[in-house]
Amino acid sequence: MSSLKGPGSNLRIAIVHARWNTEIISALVAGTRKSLLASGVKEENIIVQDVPGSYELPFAVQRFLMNPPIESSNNPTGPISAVTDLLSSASLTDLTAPGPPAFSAQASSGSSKAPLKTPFSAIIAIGVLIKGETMHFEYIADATSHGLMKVQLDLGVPVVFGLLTVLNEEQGRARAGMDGKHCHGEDWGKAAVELGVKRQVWA
Ligand code: DLZ
Repeated sequence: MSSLKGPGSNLRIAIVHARWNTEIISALVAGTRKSLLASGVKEENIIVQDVPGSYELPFAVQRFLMNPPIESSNNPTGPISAVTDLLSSASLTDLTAPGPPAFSAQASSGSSKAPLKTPFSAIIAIGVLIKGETMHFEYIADATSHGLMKVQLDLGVPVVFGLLTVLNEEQGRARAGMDGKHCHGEDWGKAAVELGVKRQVWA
């Protein structure tokens, strides 16, 4: 657990990641967590969930924000006391400690809908798409990018774009910092904290 104080100390950040290209994904998630902790986000306020592939990321992010797997969504001041274990996955952090207050996210486009209450300051979607010999890559990359942008604008919660679209595994490994290079996950963690803080001001 990090004891660092930093701009992220009152934020709760979700990471939703695909399972395809697992080794690269693991390095990216580790880099993301490292930078969140370095920015002061508390270990217990980093919630991680996995989905099969990148194509599932927009839906998972949308569900996570609209129907958070923690009880505080309707009780901004109360303690976090329960976790709904999606798919019996062990990757959800046990949220027993009191967390930051839930944020009020206003739906976009001047909608008269009630603001969405979400306990997340920002969410990071991580996937690795490696180009193959068919058009699959292009379709998934296009749909996922547009889906993630739509979710963040519709719900008013920052969605950090952690989707690597690479030509081969080697490029993916390099961008995940696996060959001693810079891990892009670290940038995503920083972006989530910056946007999470700015969103409190822009709310
Ligand atoms: C089908 C597919 C292919 C070919 N490649 C990848 C990939 O490189 N990275 C990734 O995250 N997911 C891939 N998928 C799976 C799709 O994202 C999705 O999970 C399935 O089409 C089921 O909807």
